[in-house]
Amino acid sequence: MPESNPRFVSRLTRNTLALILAGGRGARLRQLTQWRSKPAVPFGGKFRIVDFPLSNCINSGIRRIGVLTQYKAHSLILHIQKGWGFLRGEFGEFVELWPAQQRVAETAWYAGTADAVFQNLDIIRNHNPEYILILAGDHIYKMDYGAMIAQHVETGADMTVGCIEIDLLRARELGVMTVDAQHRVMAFQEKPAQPQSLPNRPDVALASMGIYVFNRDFLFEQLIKDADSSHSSHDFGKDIIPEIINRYRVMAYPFRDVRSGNQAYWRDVGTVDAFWEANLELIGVTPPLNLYDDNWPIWTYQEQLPPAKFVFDDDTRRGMAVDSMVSGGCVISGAIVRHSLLFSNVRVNSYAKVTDSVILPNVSIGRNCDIHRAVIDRWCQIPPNTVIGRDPDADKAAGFYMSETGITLITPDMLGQSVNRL
Ligand code: ADQ
Ligand code: ADP
Repeated sequence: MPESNPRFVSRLTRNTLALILAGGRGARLRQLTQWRSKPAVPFGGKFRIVDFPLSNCINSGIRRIGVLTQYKAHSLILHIQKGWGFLRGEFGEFVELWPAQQRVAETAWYAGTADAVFQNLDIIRNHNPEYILILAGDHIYKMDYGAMIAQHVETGADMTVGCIEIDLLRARELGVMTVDAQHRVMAFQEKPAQPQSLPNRPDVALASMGIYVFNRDFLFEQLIKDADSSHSSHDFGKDIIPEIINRYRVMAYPFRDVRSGNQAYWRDVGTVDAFWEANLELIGVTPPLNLYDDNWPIWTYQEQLPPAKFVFDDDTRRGMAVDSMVSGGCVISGAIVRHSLLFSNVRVNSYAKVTDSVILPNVSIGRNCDIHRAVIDRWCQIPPNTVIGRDPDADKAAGFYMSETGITLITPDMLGQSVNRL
């Protein structure tokens, strides 16, 4: 088995170029993606979403990476420039930013995901990889891509699609496939109204993770053909996969936990609710995603920050965080934080209470605030005495966004504040 033969797998990963599609807005994250693309959204106390596919590449031995950007790319570009420059060019390693730059036609930005790759064919050609791994920049998971590329090569596939089992209801938002006993993809529908369930499992469908391995020449042929097609929207899920499955060998790679063989952790934190939940899940005693795993470190850009500090007031017995994660640079002074995740540089001032909340970096929470079930965006200055998450009508009247399950989202724009980057 190639999986047990690391020398074989490392030859494959060394000959792979990874392309991270990081241009999507992620509109369902509402105002969290008003000023940044979804891959740039902060996650897990000190990371950004894009750090997960990037770290997976590094940990899998793939060190040639292009990041394709389009929508509101400024904060993503800064993050990658500051945090991902540690690869060694002299060993042929790189993380390059490939912005939509009208290389092919002077009037065209990237249309669909296939077009984003097509417009960079000349750069890909110059790098001359044997395999191309196309990744969404939008998901939280830890995955060894080496095993997927090894299966791709072993099965003689033209293309391999990473897939997970998912609730039938959620499958409507994804690409859904059916496979034969050898995992060959027999049918594929992008976001079907009525997803096909797995045989004998009526509530579960097999969904695409939006990650693909291609043989180089096969990818080039398909993209050139697709670019000429006037009825195509130039998207891998909508156009390319359904077009090729009957004529070529397209295989599914089921993403499983290496140790247990069960379904592995994979989250599309595409909505405010999913974002809130996935962040708070990290706090649990045995979280489904372990960020403290030395075998699979998640790399990121991080500022040099002093340790988190807790200033305890004996009279009020406040000045603590319990059942929480608190990042560097935070100061919790005479306040209580419970079951919450605080990113870097958060200040929580006296008599304030923060519960069941996700607080992004550089936020300040004034005295006497009561913040409950909220997501607070970077740079917000919450004025003293503000109450959030106790009365939905009051939160809506204040101009805050309220999610389906009653999570309040607050951004600097909603507070009439501008972003203070200094
Ligand atoms: P969607 O999630 O709807 O479905 P899409 O919006 O095309 O896919 O985004 C895929 C990835 O490409 C994201 O990482 C996004 O940021 C990025 N992206 C989107 N448009 C881009 C552009 N023009 N330039 C650069 N990057 C861009 C896809 C598949 C489904 C699959 C799901 C899994 O089509 O079959 O089930 O991903 O989430
Ligand atoms: P991040 O928190 O993801 O690092 P920033 O808060 O730095 O992102 O904002 C991302 C980009 O959007 C920056 O270029 C920033 O200057 C810009 N930006 C953010 N909010 C506003 C706003 N209200 N008006 C104009 N530009 C904004």
